[in-house]
Amino acid sequence: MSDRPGGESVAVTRTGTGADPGTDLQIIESLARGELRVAARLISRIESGDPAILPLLAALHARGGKTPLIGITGPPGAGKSTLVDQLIFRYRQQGKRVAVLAVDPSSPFSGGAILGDRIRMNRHSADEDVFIRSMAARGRLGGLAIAAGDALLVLDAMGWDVILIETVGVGQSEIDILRHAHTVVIVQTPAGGDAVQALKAGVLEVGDIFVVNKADAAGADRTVSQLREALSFRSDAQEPESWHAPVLKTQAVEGLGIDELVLSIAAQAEFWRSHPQQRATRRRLQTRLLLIDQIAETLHQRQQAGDRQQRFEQLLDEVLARRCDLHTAASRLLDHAMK
Ligand SMILES: Nc1nc2c(ncn2[C@@H]2O[C@H](COP(=O)(O)OP(=O)(O)O)[C@@H](O)[C@H]2O)c(=O)[nH]1
Ligand SMILES: [Mg+2]
Repeated sequence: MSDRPGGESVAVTRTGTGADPGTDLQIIESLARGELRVAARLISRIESGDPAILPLLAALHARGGKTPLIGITGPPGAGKSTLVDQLIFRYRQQGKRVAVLAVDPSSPFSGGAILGDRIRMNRHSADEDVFIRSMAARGRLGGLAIAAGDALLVLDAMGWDVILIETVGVGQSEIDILRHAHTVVIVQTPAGGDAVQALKAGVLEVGDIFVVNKADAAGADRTVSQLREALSFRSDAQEPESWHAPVLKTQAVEGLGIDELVLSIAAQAEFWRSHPQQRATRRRLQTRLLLIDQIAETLHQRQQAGDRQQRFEQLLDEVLARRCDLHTAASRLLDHAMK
């Protein structure tokens, strides 16, 4: 899905970016040829926040927006990685080439969860039509969703048939990362109590498909009906021309219910194709939120530079001493950062 106006092109630098050999154009060509090592190196540079990569990202953005992005989120241990593994398997059966970006906002290090993911998706490691990459917070807490978006630009340039984004449902960052997805799959497990109360605010509104995994556990049907009831109160539930999020049951380990999930994902993509206006509205809302995030991130990065950090601390002192209020301080800071 691209909101890019037709015919507009972004200049590609001929200077190359940083330590990478070749021009940006050569890098883009090697991505288009599917060179995994080039992609892996670029994503590492994105993770470390290398500013030299920005012109390349601009060029990728101008060309991007073609690959379906499917976001999968839910609490730790809900079975997201197991589901992703099953989805990879089905898509490979359909002859599709699949990339997976596993983003873990909960962990500042590439910790146990991601290691577990690697093991679970291991059976695809010899398949060169599958690419699995994980990203962890590593000190970029606020910027992880942005870094993930940049990594998705790299993957988008590689001509995968589908990109799956797995993200741990912890805190706000999960919803942020979902802003990149065309289809949002929310994974839950049979809840002991109120399944809907267990959902974080906003999650009910952003989900396109709900999955109750571990349907072998007690209470699965009750969780399904609680979710269905809650969805019937969603703001768009009564609109005849809107997508009505289904609630599915799966047993990821056994591969049960996966066909239905694959069909639902396809049906949702078909809905976007047949409802371009709704798609445009959704894309616009998502992109609006992404831009707002990016403004905060860019400002934050600028603040890190040299005397700006000091200026920030000085203003903070002023606010603490009540010589300056928050509105004025923010305005002064922004005016300064624009220069
Ligand atoms: N009983 C049962 N266990 C499952 C099912 N799906 C996944 N699991 C197990 O739940 C654990 C967490 O799965 P994982 O895919 O790593 O969850 P994630 O943290 O959401 O990615 C693993 O031990 C899986 O084998 C299921 O349908 N039923
Ligand atoms: Mg996982």
